[in-house]
Amino acid sequence: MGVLERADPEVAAIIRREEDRQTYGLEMMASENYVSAAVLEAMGSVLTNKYAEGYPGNRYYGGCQHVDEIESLAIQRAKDLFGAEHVNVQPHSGADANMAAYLALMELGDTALAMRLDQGGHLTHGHKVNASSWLFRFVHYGVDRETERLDYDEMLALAREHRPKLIVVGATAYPRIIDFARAREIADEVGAYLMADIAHIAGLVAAGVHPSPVPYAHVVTTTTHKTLRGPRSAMVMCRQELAEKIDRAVFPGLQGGPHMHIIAAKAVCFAEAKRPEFADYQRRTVENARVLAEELMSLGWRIVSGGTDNHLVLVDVGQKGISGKKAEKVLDSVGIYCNKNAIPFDPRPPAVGSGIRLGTPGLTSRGMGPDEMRRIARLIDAALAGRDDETALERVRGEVRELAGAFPVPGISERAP
Ligand code: DSN
Repeated sequence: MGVLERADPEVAAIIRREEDRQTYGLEMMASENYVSAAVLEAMGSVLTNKYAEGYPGNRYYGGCQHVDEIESLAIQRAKDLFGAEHVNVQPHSGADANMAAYLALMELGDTALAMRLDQGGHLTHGHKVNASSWLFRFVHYGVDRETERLDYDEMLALAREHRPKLIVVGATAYPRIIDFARAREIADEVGAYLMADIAHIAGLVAAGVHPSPVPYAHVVTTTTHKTLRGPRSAMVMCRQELAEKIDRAVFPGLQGGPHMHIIAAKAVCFAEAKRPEFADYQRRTVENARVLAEELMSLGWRIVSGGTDNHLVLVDVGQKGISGKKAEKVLDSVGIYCNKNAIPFDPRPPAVGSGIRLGTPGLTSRGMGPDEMRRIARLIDAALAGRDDETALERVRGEVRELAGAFPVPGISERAP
């Protein structure tokens, strides 16, 4: 960062402090990860200078020959990676990708069926504070109270009752495999489109560690920065017959100029995700989550649904009389970063919550394995047990710093000094 340090030491210093936080803390946000130095470099490239409204070969601006090459390459790599018929790599974020899919598949006021936010869904899946619910009528399914697993019978019953135009599957806080084939059967029975939002599990899907929705869903949306380990952005995949509708919904429907530097970084990430070591990384991510859940359970913590099949673990801290909000704050104070989360049928309001959501993608990117997961489970346990004891917290803080500092952060560690 030599140039930035000289040009704007104030901004450079803040970035350095964030690098330190990422280096000496344990990043356990299930939706975060560390990109490679190559992805970072593409994001910081001169492609940010270029306007390119339109699509490759059909732009509203001149001088697009090279950004056309980049976007075409990103599209081809995404198609190869996921086996998709058509891909739009322009959505700036998961929220934009989802809104584009809704606009392409529904008329204003149409009904959609999606997972409840407080049981694992997402704001953009029709929560009342989000524009998706202002433009479309969303009805919500959830999980079974006993098993805390997706209730496909409820999904079917609601689909029969409300005859939605679209069924959305996908979650931000659901630790189990999603049965896309079953969801497609339900969609077919009521003549609905099926959309899968795989933002959280895209990397697992790309690696074959979670079943792919591509053979079943009419449209698949995803962010690119979570388990997929690409730049902060998104994309939409769809069947060829929906390609034009999706493309028109993204641009000019929803967005203006595409972010070509980010599209270049997506192309880099898709190539990285094709490598055998990426599949190995995803397997280790899931294994780490399993070990973390088991160790926490052995320490007496209740894990929602009794375990995990993917990269995240939802811990019911409420059962030990701690709110999710308090747990997040205590862990933050010792350098373990995660987020408070509602658990299914949560007695506490969403802004407080009874759970914390822990993820292993970032730690696994740093090379941590089962031994570290067991150690981290014990550190989490010690921090929460000693939440009102500054000496105990200081001890955990020191151990977190030492453990984290021993594992280089991709993207930071490779950078030239
Ligand atoms: N904010 C993301 C997450 O943490 O899951 C979803 O958009």
